[in-house]
Amino acid sequence: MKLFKSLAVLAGCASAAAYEKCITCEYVGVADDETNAIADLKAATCTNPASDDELEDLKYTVSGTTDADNEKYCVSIFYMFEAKDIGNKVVYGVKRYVSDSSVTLSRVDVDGYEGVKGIASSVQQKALDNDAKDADGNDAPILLTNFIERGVDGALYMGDGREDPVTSGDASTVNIQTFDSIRCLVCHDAQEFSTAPLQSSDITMPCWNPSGNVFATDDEAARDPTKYCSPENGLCMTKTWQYKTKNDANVVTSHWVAIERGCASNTEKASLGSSETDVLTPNKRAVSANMFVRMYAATNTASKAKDNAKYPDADVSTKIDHADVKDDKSAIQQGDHSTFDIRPITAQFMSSDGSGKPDVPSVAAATEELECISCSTPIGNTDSANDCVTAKTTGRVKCKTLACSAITSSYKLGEDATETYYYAKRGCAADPDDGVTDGEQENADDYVVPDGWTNIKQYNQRSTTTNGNTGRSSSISTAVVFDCYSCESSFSTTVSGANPADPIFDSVKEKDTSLCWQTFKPVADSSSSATGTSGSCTGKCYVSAYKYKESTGTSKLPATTFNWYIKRGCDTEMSVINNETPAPALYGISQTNRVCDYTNGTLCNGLVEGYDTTLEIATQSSRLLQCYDCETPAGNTDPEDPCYTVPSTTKAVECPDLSYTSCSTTETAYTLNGQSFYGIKRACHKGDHEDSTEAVAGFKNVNSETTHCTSGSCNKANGKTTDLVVAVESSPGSGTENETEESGAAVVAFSGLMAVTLALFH
Ligand SMILES: *[C@@H]1O[C@H](CO)[C@@H](O)[C@H](O)[C@H]1NC(C)=O
Ligand SMILES: CC(=O)N[C@H]1CO[C@H](CO)[C@@H](O)[C@@H]1O
Repeated sequence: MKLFKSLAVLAGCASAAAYEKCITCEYVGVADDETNAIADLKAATCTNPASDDELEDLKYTVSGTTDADNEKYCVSIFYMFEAKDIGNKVVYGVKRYVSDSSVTLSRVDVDGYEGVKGIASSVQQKALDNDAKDADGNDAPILLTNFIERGVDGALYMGDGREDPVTSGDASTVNIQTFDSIRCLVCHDAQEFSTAPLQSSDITMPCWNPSGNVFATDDEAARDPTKYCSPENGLCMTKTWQYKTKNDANVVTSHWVAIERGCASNTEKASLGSSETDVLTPNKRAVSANMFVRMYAATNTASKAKDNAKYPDADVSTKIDHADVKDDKSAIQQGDHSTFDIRPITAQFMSSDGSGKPDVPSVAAATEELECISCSTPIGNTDSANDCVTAKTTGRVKCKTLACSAITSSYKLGEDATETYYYAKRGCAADPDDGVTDGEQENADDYVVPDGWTNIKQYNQRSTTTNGNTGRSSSISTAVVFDCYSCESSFSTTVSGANPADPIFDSVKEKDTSLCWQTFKPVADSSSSATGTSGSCTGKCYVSAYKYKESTGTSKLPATTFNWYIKRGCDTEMSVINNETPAPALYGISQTNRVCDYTNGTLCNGLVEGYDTTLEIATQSSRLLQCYDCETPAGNTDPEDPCYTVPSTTKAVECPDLSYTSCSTTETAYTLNGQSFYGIKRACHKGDHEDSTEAVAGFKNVNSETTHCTSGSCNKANGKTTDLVVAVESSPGSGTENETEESGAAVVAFSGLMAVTLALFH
């Protein structure tokens, strides 16, 4: 505001030239459809603010008063894309900034997204003939590049990044860019310090700077709403705050910094922070504290959402100063489409090195540590009058997290059990922001549930009042044994004809003799058949399965064999995870693995996915591995031998069947008495494919090296012709016992090639 006024005064004196102004601002929005997004981009988005706006310093870069500061370029980037997971709504944005050099009209990658394109262009600031003013008499004109819509004013392309700008021919019909999702990282953390951290990078909790590898970005994580969320309004949110605690003697005992990241809810207000009116209280702790609430554009992939979330850092020179924001504009309802919304595309107040001050509001006076009841029941407690169960204990603890917690559970192990177990644990809530709500939790935490059981409920209580953690479970659960289906089934069916359709499960089900593809619950009546089960499982239940087809007929009588494989069981090692792995000993076929635990209930591995048996697993097409298959003649001395140095015209051959999963190359090259020997064997290989080295019999220092590779035609590399080892023969009789034995074993393992070669030499 100040800056504007002084400019106007200077211009009034006519002592310096006035220039058109550029705006620096960003805006991201979400429209119901493409038409509305176009309308929004054409309308006043990051354009002409009213003169009484208090956000000028946030939104403008104003030309200086000397010629050197002027004639810069006002740049804009417009973009738009459809995001499927928010009901095909359209995310659109505009970014305006000032550049020293011209930006030519072109299609560019938009920062902060993965593969989202925009259109960039620029116009140069010009000196004004006379000191132009707006209606209020104190503003020079603002220079803008506008959104280009095909079909309007002769434009042939759409200026939203879906295509390159075109200036001749017919108007394009290219569709809007489309992405599956928009994403924000979800996490929260609080970290304790002895004194307030001075630099953002001093704070090491993962959610503060998520760029490490703590947060997975794979497909499964990306779809998990507890890890990444999808905001319908297009905005991610970061909340930060801090507090300190003191003891009875009024001495400060700890300092805490807390953060929460996620999607901005529609009722959330961005708080630019400096104002006293921005008090938002973290209500899960017995404290009142200011919070900063920052918002920025959600991006189109999980990994980018993680990348965009950096150290909250208020003090970096490139950040837009937010200190001038006045009270009446300091908390802005997001979702309001007024010109003055702050909906930045770039994550604000964050840096990748965290060298600035932590971006947290200043801390209020220290808060007294909260006293909570502290106790836990002994293992296997069956006494309902235990003083931790009844909360009558005199145990107390002072909590710096400013929240008390109670976890209680009562259960019987099975219908017929006579004894009831009573579990209770009371103390500080280690993480008051973990989302645990008061009341019954359907499946108790693992430290409450005895191994091999399920169906036990837990009662949670959080309290911010002194010794308020007195809650107690009101019901007794009847636990059931945590059992897994345990079975294996592998069968094939051959269908004649070219390209037959996949057989449905019903047509092959009599081959599923172990009832493993389709599971049948154990029944009391032992005469009906049921799928086998593991009995009480102290790990997770898993299911691993694949289906593939191979052509088995001839060209005259084409046929396709469909193969089905499934295995279910209890994994006590916890080594199976939800993923896809190569099917053991089958080239190019992948196996789907799924696990579930006691929280899913007994026999939870009855399905692979939530579909019927026919559709659970897709049939994969198979293709045989191709390898070079040849061997140099015994005692070969020709480096150009067509197996040692494979000519480019030679073709690899198909391996006999899918059990060949790698191509091998075994190379034995050395020089003996000035003569070089070049031995190689290339082949299809089944089984383990670790690379290996074997000593060659008859020599002290010659090895044959076997390497494996797993892609088609991969074992083609030329044998080596330089730096060959100069062989030292082991004279018969002088070798020690152990050398002789090792060498003998090597010859057997080495397919006879060198045995033959050596026989010729000696
Ligand atoms: C097991 O429970 C988890 C968490 O509720 C859920 O995501 C998963 O799909 C369940 N798995 C099965 C096999 O039901
Ligand atoms: C007892 C003896 O001579 N052992 C030999 C066995 O082989 C190793 C490696 O080849 C030699 O280092 C030992 O000297």
